[in-house]
Amino acid sequence: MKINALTLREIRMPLVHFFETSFGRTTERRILLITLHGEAFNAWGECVAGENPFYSEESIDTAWWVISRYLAPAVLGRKFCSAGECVPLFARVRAHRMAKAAIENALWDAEAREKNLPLWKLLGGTHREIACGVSIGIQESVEQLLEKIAAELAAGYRRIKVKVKPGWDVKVLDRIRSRWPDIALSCDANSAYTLDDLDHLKSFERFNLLMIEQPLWWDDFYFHARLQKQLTTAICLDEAIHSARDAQAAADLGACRIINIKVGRVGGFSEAIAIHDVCRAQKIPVWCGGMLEAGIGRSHNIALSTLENFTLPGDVSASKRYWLEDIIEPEVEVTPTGLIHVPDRPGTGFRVREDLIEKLTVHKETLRAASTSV
Ligand code: OSB
Ligand code: MG
Repeated sequence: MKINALTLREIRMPLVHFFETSFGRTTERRILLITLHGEAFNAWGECVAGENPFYSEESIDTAWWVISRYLAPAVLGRKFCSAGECVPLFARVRAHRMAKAAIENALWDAEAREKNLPLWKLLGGTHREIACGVSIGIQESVEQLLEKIAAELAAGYRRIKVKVKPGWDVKVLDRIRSRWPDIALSCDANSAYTLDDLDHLKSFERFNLLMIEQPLWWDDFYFHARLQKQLTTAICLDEAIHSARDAQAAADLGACRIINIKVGRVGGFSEAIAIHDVCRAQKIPVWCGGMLEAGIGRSHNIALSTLENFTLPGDVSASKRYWLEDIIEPEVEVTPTGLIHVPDRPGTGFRVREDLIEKLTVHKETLRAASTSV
């Protein structure tokens, strides 16, 4: 696979319903897509960086800069036998993992198609269907949240995760549990609490949650270990885990009992697989998180979720929960029993709708092999 050119583009996609977390509300996504142009292929990657550096330090604008200035020049004009070969080429650039993942993941898709294999097989996956949960944001009222949960349960989703923050937590969880005492329920704080909230967090125990996701600081797992010792509910780390080393350290410290793997957050499929393997050895179950992805990112999440230790329902759900029209065909659909059937076609198994993407594009830039130097 020789990369002759790379296109960066920004598309705008309004969400069907706003999504609110402890760090803010999103109504429209600005999504960075990249295309790798080869002799015989066009491969697509989606950068999951948000509009603002509020979930992590990256944003669409930092990703655009680091890809065009450093990462694209590292791959342009090169020939790859396997996608993982780009990892050492990017190592000189510290962090910027979502930017790196956009390119690496596109390369994996290209490799899979070149080998005429489904991406999930190339990644080493085994599951042929994946179990789906939903992540439901903070709403205008508890009644609205309860209505949403009722609709998602009726649609078949197997786990409900609600966003929490101080002032939108115990009262809300109490209302949910009174109505549904037995559903698989978890919450995600996106770092909204500190250890001063220990007693408050302990009061969540009575809701019998599957897990509490990233309750403390976004970059911490040391103090999460202290918290986990005080809780019987499992802590799940999201923001804090960037690498297999982080996963090993979190396991050694007892900072969590579950890990949410997001392929963008950790820098691409190679590191996601390495984290998966560490967690399997440590008997830490994992699940696949979401970042309000459009279809390309969503199709990559589906492939990743087929790995053996993805044993808990993830946040990968149907396209129509987010978009009026998704950028892939077919759109991602979930069965009435809350499963996604993993396609058996080569690559991601989904066709990228280039004409629709062109219409949604507000800005694009193509970098070519000959004209690059750094
Ligand atoms: O913490 O998992 C998170 C969305 C944006 C940023 C962070 C998170 C989320 C979600 C949504 O929870 C998951 C999804 O439905 O894509
Ligand atoms: Mg999270």
